[in-house]
Amino acid sequence: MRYLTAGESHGPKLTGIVEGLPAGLTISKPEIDQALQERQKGPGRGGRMKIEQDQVLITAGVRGELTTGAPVALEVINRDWANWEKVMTPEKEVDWESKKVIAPRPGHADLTGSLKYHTEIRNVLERASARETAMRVAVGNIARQLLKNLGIQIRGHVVAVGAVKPQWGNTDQEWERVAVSEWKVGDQEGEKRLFEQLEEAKRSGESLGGILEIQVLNLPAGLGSYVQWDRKLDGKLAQAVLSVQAMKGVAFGLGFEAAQRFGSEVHDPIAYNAGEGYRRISNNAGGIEGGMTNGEPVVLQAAMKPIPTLYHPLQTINMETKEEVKASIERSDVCAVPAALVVLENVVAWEIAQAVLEKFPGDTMQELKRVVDDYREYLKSQ
Ligand code: EPS
Repeated sequence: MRYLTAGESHGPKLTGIVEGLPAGLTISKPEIDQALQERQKGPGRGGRMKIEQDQVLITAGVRGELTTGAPVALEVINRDWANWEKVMTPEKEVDWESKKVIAPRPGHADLTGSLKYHTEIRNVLERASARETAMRVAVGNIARQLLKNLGIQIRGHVVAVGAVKPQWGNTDQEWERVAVSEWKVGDQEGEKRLFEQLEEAKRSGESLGGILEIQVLNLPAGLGSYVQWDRKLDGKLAQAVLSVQAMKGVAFGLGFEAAQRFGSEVHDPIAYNAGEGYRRISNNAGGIEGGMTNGEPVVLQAAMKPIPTLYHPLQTINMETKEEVKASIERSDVCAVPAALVVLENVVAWEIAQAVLEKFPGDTMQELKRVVDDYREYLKSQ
């Protein structure tokens, strides 16, 4: 399975092409749209999200809600295009000047992208923008729907934003709160502190990052492989997570903390129940050993840096005069951590679905379901 996205933040639309989906997968457009709308939300979002009403348009590969096995083509319209047509048109008569950016923002792709492609910053930021994640949510959500058919569930919560870390014990009650929480946290008191911190950041022209956690439940052991470096599932998940705008770190299970403990305090003892097969007594590995799922939930955390556009900007250089100036201010979000959680859930779904389709033959959903069920039975009987 593979996919590509295209599209600029203020171009006419975002485009995605997905190839390799089994035939006969039911694709619910309302489910994709719901994920797209979730991605737009969150207390720290900026002005752009008031303009957009993201919805997917499926233009190929699906009939009567069912995939045909042909490539699936997707579009998400940029409503803001109406305000940018003269600046972003592919036609010859384009307005190069009015939205020209000459003061690159530290932390963004602006400066290096402009040097690398010998182009003005506008061209760089248009594609580097996290607007592109709308299409990745749409694509990933199809994978998520495929996984749901196989009983595999993905969920996520926000662990921390800036310096505030709400309480978390991974209880059912907390997960219920996450589902209705604007910050996607499980603790009401912590949520209050997040709102206070956001107001303070807004007042002082700051932006905020955070830590996000994704869990994948009901996975069979044996997705991914230890036999070759580029088949290790943790490596693939890490690449996918770090490819999301603003992600700076990824960790599985205990993550960096494992490095500070003795081996006996890290590794998960193995147990056996007749009729259920092998299991682990703990899950410090985060569900992956030797580049393979071990049957426990995959648990990963990602660190998101604060968004680079600052309303009290840092020093930079005017690329035309080479003078020291303040970085340019593009309309932006103060905090997009809850939105990024939606992106990560769907990006992780893609990688897991990919690993499922690498292990199991799947020209059709029927075939895929049968082989996955057989394999789950095999694991239980060992
Ligand atoms: C985004 C749309 C963008 C930004 C944001 C993410 O829209 P605009 O540039 O018109 O405001 O709000 O992107 C960034 C913060 C960034 O640095 O790239 C979106 O749809 O998520």
